[in-house]
Amino acid sequence: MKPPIRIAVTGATGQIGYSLLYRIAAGDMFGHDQPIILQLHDITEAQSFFKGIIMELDDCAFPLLNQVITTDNLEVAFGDADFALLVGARPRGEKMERKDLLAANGPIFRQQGKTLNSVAKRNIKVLVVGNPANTNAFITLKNAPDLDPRNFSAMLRLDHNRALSQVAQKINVPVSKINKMIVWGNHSNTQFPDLSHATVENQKILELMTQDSDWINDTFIPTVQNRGSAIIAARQGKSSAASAANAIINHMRDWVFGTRENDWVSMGVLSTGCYDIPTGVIYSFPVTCKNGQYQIVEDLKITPSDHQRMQQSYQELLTEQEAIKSLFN
Ligand code: NAX
Repeated sequence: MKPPIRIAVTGATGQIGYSLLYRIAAGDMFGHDQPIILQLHDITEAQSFFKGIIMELDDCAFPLLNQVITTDNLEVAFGDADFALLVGARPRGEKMERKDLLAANGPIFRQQGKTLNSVAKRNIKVLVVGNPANTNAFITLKNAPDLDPRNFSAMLRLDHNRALSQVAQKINVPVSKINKMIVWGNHSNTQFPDLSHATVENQKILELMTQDSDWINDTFIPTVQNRGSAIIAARQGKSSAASAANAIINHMRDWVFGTRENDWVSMGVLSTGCYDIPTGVIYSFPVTCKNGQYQIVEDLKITPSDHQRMQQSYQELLTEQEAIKSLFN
């Protein structure tokens, strides 16, 4: 048996946590031969919710689950962690604007970055899910200067999966047959779900959809951009949880074990200057992963109108960063 790995999860008593922990413990994220230790964090006020979660983890009798630690202390949660899933965040209250959410969450991620920097394994991989995910990931990374910035990412995989499903249903093929989808930019409604490079069995999807440009612009793109709100309305106030947990599993699995042959996925990663997105933001790009490393897919042809959409999301990220720049040091 392999030695156990330590997986830290923040906001672990929240609704995504309830869909996520059991799947990690079952082996869905790191394989059915990988023992794990869960290091679960939540705020002090939420500690009592751990009781039932632990009882249910016990009752699943997961063979891979070596130990579960619950804590409100970040040093305990991140101590020697191999992976950190930063899910916990202040929820967006009524009448709260995005900038208010940033102001509320910025200090949380600043503290988490500093603690990761001091106690986590030097090669830890960090996924930020809590919103606004891209900017929170940037704050975390900036506050962990001793860790490799390439080991920080933000979750755009739910948006990527949403885009895959919308197209698969439209052209009536299984999702597994669609490759090379992209969601560019910020995890917000400025994101750009881009079908122009996607293929189905090696044929460009756009060639199959020459009559469907209205559907792409008027249905596909806004449906993916606004899916989070549509889910909240359909679930009568509750946001995506099972699909978010599934996307976390997909994101980490691909990052660690590699993407499919002839395919890529969307990940929020530190920009490098490619595609006219200057370095210094966490932006979603198409990436391939191999041996635990991601590589941005470069040199794709971008039309002027697509370039404009990509810049719009970049500008939004700059505005977000401007609002919280004091948290970067
Ligand atoms: P919940 O409100 O159910 O849970 C949030 C958890 O975070 C709670 O347990 C709360 O106690 C904890 N928390 C609050 N302040 C904290 C702090 N200072 N440190 C650590 N934990 C803290 O939200 P849930 O539905 O689980 O969503 C979690 C986050 O994921 C939210 O920010 C949400 O907006 C974000 N999402 C991001 C997605 C993405 O694609 N990037 C999609 C799903 C989700 O909406």
